[in-house]
Amino acid sequence: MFIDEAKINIKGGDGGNGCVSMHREKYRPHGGPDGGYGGNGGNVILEGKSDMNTLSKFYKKVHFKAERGSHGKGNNKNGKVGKDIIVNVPPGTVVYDDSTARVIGDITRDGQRIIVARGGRGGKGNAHFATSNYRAPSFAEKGEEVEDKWIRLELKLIAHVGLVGLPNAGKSTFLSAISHATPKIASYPFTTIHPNLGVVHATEGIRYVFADIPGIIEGAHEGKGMGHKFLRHISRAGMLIVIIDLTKVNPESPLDVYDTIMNEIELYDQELAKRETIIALNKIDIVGTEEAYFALRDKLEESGKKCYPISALTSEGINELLVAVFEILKGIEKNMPYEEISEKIIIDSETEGINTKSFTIDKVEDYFVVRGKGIERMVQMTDIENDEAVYYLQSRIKRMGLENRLKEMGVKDGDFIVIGGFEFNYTEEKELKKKK
Ligand SMILES: Nc1nc2c(ncn2[C@@H]2O[C@H](COP(=O)(O)OP(=O)(O)OP(=O)(O)O)[C@@H](O)[C@H]2O)c(=O)[nH]1
Ligand SMILES: [Mg+2]
Repeated sequence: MFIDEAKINIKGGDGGNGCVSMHREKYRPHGGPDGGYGGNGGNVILEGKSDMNTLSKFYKKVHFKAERGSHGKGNNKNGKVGKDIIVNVPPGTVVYDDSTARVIGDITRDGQRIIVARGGRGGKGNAHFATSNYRAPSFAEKGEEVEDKWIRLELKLIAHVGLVGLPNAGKSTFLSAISHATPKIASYPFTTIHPNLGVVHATEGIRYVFADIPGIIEGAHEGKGMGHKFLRHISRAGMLIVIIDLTKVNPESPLDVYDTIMNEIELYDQELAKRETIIALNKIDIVGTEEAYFALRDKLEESGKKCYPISALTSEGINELLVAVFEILKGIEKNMPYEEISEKIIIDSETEGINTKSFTIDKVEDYFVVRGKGIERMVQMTDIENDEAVYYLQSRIKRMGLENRLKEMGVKDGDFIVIGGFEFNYTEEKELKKKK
C-alpha cells in the first residue's frame, strides 16, 4: 500500500438571489408579486477514475469551485442552477476534512461519486412571501453563500505486482525500464529506502501498478538490513516478481539466493509466499553469467518453476517477461485483494443536511454570540438593507425561541447580539433592531 497525499481547496457555488418583482400588465396595475427563486449553486463532486494512479495533478491545481446559481427573475422565472464541478481521483483515495481530520469518504471504484461541497441554496423570490394579509412583499431572500474548505486526499494504492529481491538485484532498474517511475538506482545495497510505484500500460486502457520495495536479506525477519516491514506494502499485491542478480548466483548451489528470498517472505507471511510468482534472472548482459543462468534455470525448472532471463539495464528479455506477467494478472485481476478498503461513504454532516433548529449562545462581555448553521444562514440570506426583510427575519428568529433564550441569559436593553457576522442590538420593544 502506498500513500500519496494532496490538499485541495473546494467551494460549492453560491446560491442565486431571489427576485423582487411585481407583476405589471396593461389592465392589471396591481398584479401580485412575481419574483422567482435564485438557482442553487453547483456542488463539488469527487469521482473515481480507474486510469489515474497518482494524486500528482493536485500539486498544480489546488482550487476547485463550482458555478454559482443565477438570480431569479420577474414573471416567476427561477434562476439557473449552477453547474457541478467533477474532480477525478484515482480509486483508493480516502478523503478527509482537513480541519477536523475526519474521514468524509472513500473512493474505491471507477465512477463512484462523493459530494464533498454542496452548493448554496437559491434565495426565495418575493412571490414566495406573499400571504392573504401580506399581498405585496417587497423583499426577497439573498442566495446562500457557502464557504470554501480544505480537504485532504490520501491515496492508498494497491500494487498489482510486487518486486522482491536482495539489495542491488536491479529491482529499481527494472521498474524504471518498464514504467515512467524514476527510482534512485545505485551500485550499493539498500539504495531504495521507501517503496516506489510504477504504472505499466499493458493494452489499451489496462494499466498495472508495480511496486519496488527495499531489498530484503537473510535475517530480515529478525530486523537485519532494512528488516521486512516493507513487505507490508506488497502484501496485497496480486503477484510477485522475484528478481535475482545472476552475478550473485553460485553455479555450485544455484538455489541459495532464491531460497533466501522465499524463506524470508514465508517467515513474514505464509500467504504472501503462496502468491503467484515469476522469477526474473537479471543482468544477463554481464559477460560470464551464462553458467549461473543455466544452473539456476535447470534447478527451477526441475521443481516446475518458470524463469525469465532479462537485463533490466538493456531491456533484453523484458517483453517476454511482461507478456507472462500480464497473462497471470488477467487471470487474477478479479480476485485482487482489494476488499480491505471498505465501500463506506461517510458524508460529513456539514455538507449533508443542516440542523436548522439548533443554535448556541455565548456571552462575551456585552455581546451575545449566537452560533448555529441554520440561524446564521437565515441572517446571511436576509437583505439587511431592506426593512421588510429584516422584520421578516425577526419574526422567524423569534419563533425559533432566540428571544426567550436571550432573556434567560439576562439580556438587557442595548446589549449586542451577533449572528453570522452581523451585529444587532437588543431593544426594550423586545425586538431585534438592525444596527447597521
Ligand atoms: N549490468 C547490469 N547492471 C544492472 C542491471 N540491473 C541493475 N544493474 C545495476 O545494479 C545496481 C543496483 O541496481 P538497483 O536497481 O539500484 O538495485 P535494487 O534491487 O533496486 O537495489 P536496492 O534498492 O538496494 O534493493 C545498479 O548499479 C544498476 O545499474 C542489469 O541488468 N545489468
Ligand atoms: Mg532499489
